Amino acid sequence: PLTLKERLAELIPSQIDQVVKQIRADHGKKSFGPVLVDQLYGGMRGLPALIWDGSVLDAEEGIRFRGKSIPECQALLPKAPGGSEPLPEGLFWLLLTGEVPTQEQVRALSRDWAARAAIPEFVEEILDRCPPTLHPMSQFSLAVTALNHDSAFARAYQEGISKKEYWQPTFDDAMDLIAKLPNIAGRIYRNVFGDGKVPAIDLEKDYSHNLAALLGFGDNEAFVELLRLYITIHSDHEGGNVSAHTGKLVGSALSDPFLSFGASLNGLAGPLHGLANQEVLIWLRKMQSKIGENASDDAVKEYVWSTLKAGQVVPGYGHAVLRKTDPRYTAQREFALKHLPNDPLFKLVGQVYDIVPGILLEAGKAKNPWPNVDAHSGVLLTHYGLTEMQFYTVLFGVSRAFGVAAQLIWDRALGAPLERPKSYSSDAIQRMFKDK
Ligand code: AMX
Repeated sequence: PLTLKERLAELIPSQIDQVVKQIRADHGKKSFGPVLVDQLYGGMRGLPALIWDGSVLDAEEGIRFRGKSIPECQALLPKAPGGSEPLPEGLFWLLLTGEVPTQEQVRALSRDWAARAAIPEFVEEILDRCPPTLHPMSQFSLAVTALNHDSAFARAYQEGISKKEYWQPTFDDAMDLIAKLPNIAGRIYRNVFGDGKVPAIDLEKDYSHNLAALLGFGDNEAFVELLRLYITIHSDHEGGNVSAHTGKLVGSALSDPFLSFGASLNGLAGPLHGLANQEVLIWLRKMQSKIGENASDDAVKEYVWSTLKAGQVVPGYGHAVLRKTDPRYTAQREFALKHLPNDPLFKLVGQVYDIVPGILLEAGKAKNPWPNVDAHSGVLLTHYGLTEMQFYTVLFGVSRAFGVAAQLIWDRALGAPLERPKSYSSDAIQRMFKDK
């Protein structure tokens, strides 16, 4: 069977000639509609601005990866022997090619990533020197940025590689990037929360198993299954979110995949984006300490209102694009119903789900009162003993590499140009519309 790189090499020419050139010839001068001044001040919400092939987000239905919903991916993508969650290896193949790989192709990808997993000694040293008080996301970003030392793309560019070949070293870097993340994440976790000793990668195991083992949970098959699901659903959420768009933007300057994804991670570390998963658990724990376990609905309601009245957001609720319950939330809820139905914190998450949307609607500001992905992930990790909330966004980052890396490869294959949208000052806008 073909390797992923061989299959891509087959797909790229037809994507350029039959798809992109055709779309531009047929529709290149067509408009999506007007751009409103409000959109410039409003975080560019709804502004069509990017090509992103791996996934598209529907406001009502949520994410589809290459046209496939999360339940469809769970049904179609290859599983580990004895497992029932999709292997992220298969999801990466799907993101890149639009095709569902065979079990054998997924096995080959697991082996390839395991073989590439080692990180340079100097990167280990950088991590070992970080004070444990430095947030795990800052450590993560430092290490990923430093991997640029061995970038195949940066080297090939210096040596004068032709534009047509850009995608090839980008692919090699993307594979290295994904492969090395478990060792980086494992080292950060063990340095900050453990004894600093990181076990070796098992060349025969799949990616999620190895990640779990590096974190110290390799013997817990349910946790490994959770990671397979977690990485799959957190991988990609179309192109406009902060981490995805940042990676694409930085990559458009022909910064290599390590520099590009390092930038993504800095965006993911913000509390309105990936850090929300940490914030949710902190918020739930604070609520428990204030109103006790098994609190009444009224006590929970009062706590939610007190959050809003203090001028804070309810973490894990709302979304810039989605307008319904996030299917990534639902997938995690189903996992919890199967594996940990009686967990007290899971019950609280369910109680919050029954209460918060009504309050956000009543408060009348949030356009979407429903939970997003981050409302549920922390409770699952905590259940299995991964209780260190400051680490949660690192796992989100490992997953997000899959989506960003896939698009970086396609951007270089399609010759995507430097991104450079137009900006205006308020003064310029006032002058522009003075008499209109
Ligand atoms: N709690 C309280 N207020 C909220 C809210 C929430 N969960 N979600 C939105 N609002 C408020 C906004 O702060 C804004 O208030 P303002 O007018 O005073 O500034 C108003 O409702 C309108 O906001 P919006 O158009 O509905 O949302 P947005 O597109 O500007 O922002 C998001 C989206 C996710 C940042 C916002 O819903 C939020 O802050 N949620 C909580 C943090 C969170 O869960 N983030 C994770 C998102 C998923 C992810 O990226 N991982």
